[in-house]
Amino acid sequence: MNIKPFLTEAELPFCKGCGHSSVAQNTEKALQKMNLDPLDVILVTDIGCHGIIDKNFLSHTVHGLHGRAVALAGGVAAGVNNSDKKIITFIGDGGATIGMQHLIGAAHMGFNITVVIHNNMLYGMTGGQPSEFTPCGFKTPTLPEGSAKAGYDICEIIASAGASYVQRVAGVGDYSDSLVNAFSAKGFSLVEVMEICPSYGVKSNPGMKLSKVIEDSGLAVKVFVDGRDKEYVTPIDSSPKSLISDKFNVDVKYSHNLSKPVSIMMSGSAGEGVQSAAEFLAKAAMTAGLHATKKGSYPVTVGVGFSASEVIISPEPILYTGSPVPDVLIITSVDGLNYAKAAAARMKGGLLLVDESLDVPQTGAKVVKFPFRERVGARNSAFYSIFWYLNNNNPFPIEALKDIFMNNKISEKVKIETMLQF
Ligand SMILES: Cc1ncc(C[n+]2csc(CCOP(=O)(O)OP(=O)(O)O)c2C)c(N)n1
Ligand code: SF4
Repeated sequence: MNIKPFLTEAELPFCKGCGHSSVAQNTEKALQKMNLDPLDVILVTDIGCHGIIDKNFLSHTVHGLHGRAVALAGGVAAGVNNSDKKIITFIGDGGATIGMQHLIGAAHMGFNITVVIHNNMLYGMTGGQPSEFTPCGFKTPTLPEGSAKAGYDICEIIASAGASYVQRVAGVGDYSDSLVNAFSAKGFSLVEVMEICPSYGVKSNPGMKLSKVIEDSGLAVKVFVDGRDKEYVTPIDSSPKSLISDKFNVDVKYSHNLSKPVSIMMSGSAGEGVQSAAEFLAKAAMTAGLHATKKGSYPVTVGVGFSASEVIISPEPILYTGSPVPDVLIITSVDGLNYAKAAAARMKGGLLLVDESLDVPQTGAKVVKFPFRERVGARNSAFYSIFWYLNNNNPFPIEALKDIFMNNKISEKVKIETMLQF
């Protein structure tokens, strides 16, 4: 059996003795016992100390807003709609407090996810404020007199909401079998892992033992529900639509010249066609048999400021869509220059294509200046830059891009010949 690692070799990011480390290690062990592949696991983390583990996981990871990780994971589960994929949510007692309705709703719906609550009885990352899970009498740095009321018994709440599997464990030693049971359950499962935060919980309650807190709080360490098997199944449209556009059928007509992925970052101004040009580039690459991803970045004020896009084109499937250091950086405006300066500085090689009107930022890339704006105007400069890039670098035939351009209504306003003057 080929047991795969789920954690990188990097040191875990928590304070010494933090129970969050043991959750990560037990999770890895449980997934290995199930002989799963990291690419079949999607870990959705919440805000808080526990959430910074995602960079150590070799599975897919998504980092949510505080309290919203369960809602996010429910959406992932409904979209993936495949019970062979494990969707695991890590959340703190703080996040579970903030997102309580999401937890109850997800259990009620029976979303195919496992929620692992890291209950250290306080908000760890922000210095130890009490949560609704803080037990009666438990002190925190901001509540030195101790909580006057009992914390929620989340296991009771979630069991009554309709979960398939619910268990509370003390977060010490090996509890990977409990996680295996939860990960194997059909529908919604939850494991509440009881911990004490060494940095704030122990400091505020000197000498307090985890077992004593659990005992005093009256919280039962047990399996609350097992084997209900209520599973949300997403209704399937018999003719599922492409995520890109139902009007875009990828018809591979061209061949390509790439042996490895190339990441192309385009950085310009809102209203100057950057997002559309990047999309054209990605689509054209697909018609040349390449895999492609495209990400857009722009301020919430979508009509002003910078507009940037990262396109990856690759002969292999693209498993990670980030590209902090682009291979090719195309800058077509002052806004784009300001936004992309940091990326340019990170480049130790590759190509920086910059409009002639702009200063050249500090970079280790080969710099080429070209008068995109002057030749075709600001609005078309991004389109022109990708034609220029394909013409001069030939990752795949420029004809592929011409096809995409001609099939778009932009070709009614902008003559393709203007894009082909090099
Ligand atoms: C909606 C929202 N409220 C508050 C915060 C600030 N905040 C960041 S981390 C954190 C505490 C997290 O505590 P918990 O969820 O228990 O996780 P832990 O740090 O203990 O692992 C808070 C309050 C935030 N990021 N978002
Ligand atoms: S502050 Fe507490 S919860 Fe956060 S990493 Fe340190 S010990 Fe863990």
